Amino acid sequence: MPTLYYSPGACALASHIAMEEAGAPYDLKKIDLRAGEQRTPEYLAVNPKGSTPALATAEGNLSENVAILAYIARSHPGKDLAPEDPWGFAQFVSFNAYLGGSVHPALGKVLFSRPPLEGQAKTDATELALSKLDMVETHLMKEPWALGDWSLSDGYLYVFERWAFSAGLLDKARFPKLNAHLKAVQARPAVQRVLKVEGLEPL
Ligand SMILES: N[C@@H](CCC(=O)N[C@@H](CS)C(=O)NCC(=O)O)C(=O)O
Repeated sequence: MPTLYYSPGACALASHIAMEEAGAPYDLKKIDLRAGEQRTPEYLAVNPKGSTPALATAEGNLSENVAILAYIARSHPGKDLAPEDPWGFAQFVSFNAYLGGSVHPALGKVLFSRPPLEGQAKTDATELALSKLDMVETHLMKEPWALGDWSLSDGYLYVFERWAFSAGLLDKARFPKLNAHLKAVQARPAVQRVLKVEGLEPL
């Protein structure tokens, strides 16, 4: 059975939602980032990057949400977790790569910089993060789901909608699609189960 290593509310939430949506059994191991558990020798043996998520499988240990989502989708054909045709699957990877490569670092810098950003540095970082969300809202996002039909991209996008919403950055007038999407994702039973396990409230 695969084991997902996660940290509550962190980007591993995307992989957690993916495992729950796939509906196959899995184990969960919580890594407390604040306590530094990502840097213990035991965890570094699973993921030498010292970050979550990681998925331990019979084939080996996998890191990076983009790869984990692709692996989960391809491991559960017929579950509608991602498009199965080559072009559709490439769109899925493309959307996820933008989240992982552009939205995550930009938003993460605003929210999690230590020491916290201040003054002009904070303003600049916030503008950059908002411009990444603008790209999703205006150009990348289809409706009602990120790719049109539901896919694991939706759980991944939900992570950053949660972060932006919690920081007061998800203005309803500027991001109507992202606001509606956040509510739609957290109405899904699998997502509600994951939020409960991670101790998170729906927003
Ligand atoms: N690109 C990686 C990023 C993983 C990542 O940075 N995870 C953060 C939590 S959102 C983490 O574990 N950080 C470790 C730390 O704070 O020391 C992915 O998408 O899986």
